Amino acid sequence: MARRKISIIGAGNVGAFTAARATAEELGDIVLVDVVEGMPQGKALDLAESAPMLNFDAHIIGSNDYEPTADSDVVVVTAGLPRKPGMSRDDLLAKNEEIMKSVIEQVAPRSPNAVLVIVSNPLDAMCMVAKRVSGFPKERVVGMAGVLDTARFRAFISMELDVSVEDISALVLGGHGDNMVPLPRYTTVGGIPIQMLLPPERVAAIVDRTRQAGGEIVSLLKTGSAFFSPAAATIAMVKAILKDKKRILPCCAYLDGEYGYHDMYFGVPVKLGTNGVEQIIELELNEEQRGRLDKSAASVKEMLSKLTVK
Ligand code: TXD
Repeated sequence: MARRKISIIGAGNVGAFTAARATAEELGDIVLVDVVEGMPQGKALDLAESAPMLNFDAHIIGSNDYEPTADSDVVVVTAGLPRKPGMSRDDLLAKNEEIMKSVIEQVAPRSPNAVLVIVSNPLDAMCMVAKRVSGFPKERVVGMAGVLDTARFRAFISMELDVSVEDISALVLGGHGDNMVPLPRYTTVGGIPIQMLLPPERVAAIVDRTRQAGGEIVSLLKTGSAFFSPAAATIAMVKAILKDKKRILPCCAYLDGEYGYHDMYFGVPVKLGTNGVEQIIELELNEEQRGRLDKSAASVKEMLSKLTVK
């Protein structure tokens, strides 16, 4: 069977690490695209030169145009600008909307059957732009946020209890912002509910830290945001799609009535396989969880109302 093709648009921190993980796991051939001249080419060549030590085989192309992306199986979009001093969230939204629109206009006609995995922030809004501009079915435009937020939740529980991350299963729902909704009720350690292992105040502290985990890294790095764990989260999704693993992962998916929400992207548990989002799993929520989710949905809706791509 021919190798699968993964294009990564935006060869910055997350894009480059995603490429490195994809090759290390031999998921397929890689095309790296960025607007900065020479940068994607340089990173592609550097990555190709790591192959003899890591023993992977893949064609890796770096490019400033989209021709080499044709017929990709998966396209990961990390292109975007970070927030600069003096820039409001709305300014950032407008700028990244413009970038996402131009990227998708180039990507979609060349890879009409691809699954688009969106990473750029503000995530929930960028997924909507990608769906509207591509015209792809909702199943084939999905965003990465919940896998990362859940991983952070799991990492903190593992640090607290000094147990293997492997045995921790958790769930975080909602938009990719400070209003995200970690669900301790659906969080277990080796099958044991977290509430049986930790007192409520420790669980609450871990939930809080999870909500602010992105900001915690930004304030340490000062010049950028997290990239190791976002790249790992992106790879978990790309692998589930390319290998048709049908994993149950929290992803940013288009809701068409599920959870009572319409025409919006939101973090929910989905079944991820070859066809993208193959199923959205609806959970029973108690009143408190529902209230939190509604609050998160309201902030996503507000952002969506500011998009110019309708
Ligand atoms: O959970 C999540 N979804 C996230 C999202 C976790 C981590 C990072 N998250 C967001 O992903 C972050 O807020 C950014 O919006 C993206 C990418 O983060 P990264 O850390 O990789 O940012 P970089 O290093 O600045 O890389 C962005 C690249 C950079 O090389 C630019 O030159 C490029 O995007 N860029 C473009 N590429 C192609 N086409 C266009 N138009 C373009 N504009 C900028």
